[in-house]
This record gives sequence, structure tokens and C-alpha cells, in this order.
Amino acid sequence: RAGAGATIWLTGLSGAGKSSIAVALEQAMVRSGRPAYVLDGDNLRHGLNADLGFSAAARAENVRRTGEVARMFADAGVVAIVALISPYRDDRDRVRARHEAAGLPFVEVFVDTPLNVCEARDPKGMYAKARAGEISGFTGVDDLYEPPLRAEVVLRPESGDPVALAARLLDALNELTA
Ligand code: GGZ
Repeated sequence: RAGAGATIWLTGLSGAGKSSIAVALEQAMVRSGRPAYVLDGDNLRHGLNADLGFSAAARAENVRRTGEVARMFADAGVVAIVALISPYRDDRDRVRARHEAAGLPFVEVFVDTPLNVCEARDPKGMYAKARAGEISGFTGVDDLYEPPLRAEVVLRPESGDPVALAARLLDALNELTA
């Protein structure tokens, strides 16, 4: 198998900064000569996962499917950088187990931006809609988010911009996957 493949799994609330960090990390990795590819929930829901909504079962399937794709990238020697809310612990743990069974590194990164900060950012107006009752089952408002208990890395976006956080993540990864 090609070496150096891994899955970096960013979990956190909508608006936490997962996508920005993922893109910054992808750029930093590719610049340093490591092939990397972002799998972003919001984008995947336009294609691969276009049939899925936001029920617990649909989110579980979203996480499962994306985890399987990430595992294939990792197996091919690419660093898959996943940015999904992935709110439920069991779903994330199953993806971890699938990687461990294949001997592939799985690095869970908790993008620990508090709800009030995400809600103040509200880049797409989703929280306002959820508060107004126009979207139901919105994570953090009226749907559960279960924080990781043993994430390999915890990022608090108030302590740096996405590029700085990506650099920190890259250092952590080089240690974890050395
Ligand atoms: C959470 C929702 C919902 C509900 C639509 N709950 O920040 P965004 O807007 O652009 O990205 C969010 C995206 C979440 O997709 P994921 O695939 O990451 O979610 S999960 O892992 O839970 O399957 C958000 C938007 O979809 N969105 N409705 N009810 N986020």
C-alpha cells in the first residue's frame, strides 16, 4: 500500500470553522508534498449524499458513507480531510473502527467553537432560521451534538485564524502519523 495515507476527521457545530480549516490544511499539505483531499459535508450533500436529509439515520448514513470514501483515499496514500458536523459519537466511533481494522490512521479533530460564537457568526443565516422555526432539527439548537471524549486534537478557533490552526494541525499530524 502507498504510505502516508490517513483520515483527518473534523467534527463540530455548523459555523465552527471546519471547512475553512480543512481547506487551509489541504493547501498546507499539498504545498509540503503530501497529497490531500477535502471531503466537505456541505459539498458531498450536492452529489454523493444528495439523497440524505438530517434525521439521525440520514446523518449516520452520511457519516458512514463519507467515512468509507475517506478510508479508500487513505488506503490509496492520500490524506482525506473530512469536514462534517458528524454530531453522534457512535457514528464517528464506527468510522474510527473501520480505519483501525484496516491499519489506517484516523485522527479525530474537535473544532470546539462554542454555540454562541457559531451563532454570532451565522455565515449562512441558518441559526436565525432555526431559531425562527423555519428549520427544525438543527444541530445545537434543537438537535444533539455529542462532543468527542478522546479527540486526538482539539482546536479552539478563537485562538487563531484557519491558516494558523491548520499549521498547528499539520504539526500535530506529523507527530501522530510519524
Ligand atoms: C445541521 C444543517 C441542517 C440541520 C442544513 N442540522 O454550516 P452549513 O449549513 O453550510 O453546513 C451545515 C450542513 C451540515 O451538513 P453535514 O453533512 O456536515 O451534517 S451531518 O454531519 O450532521 O450529517 C448546515 C446545513 O448542512 N444544514 N440543515 N438540520 N446542519
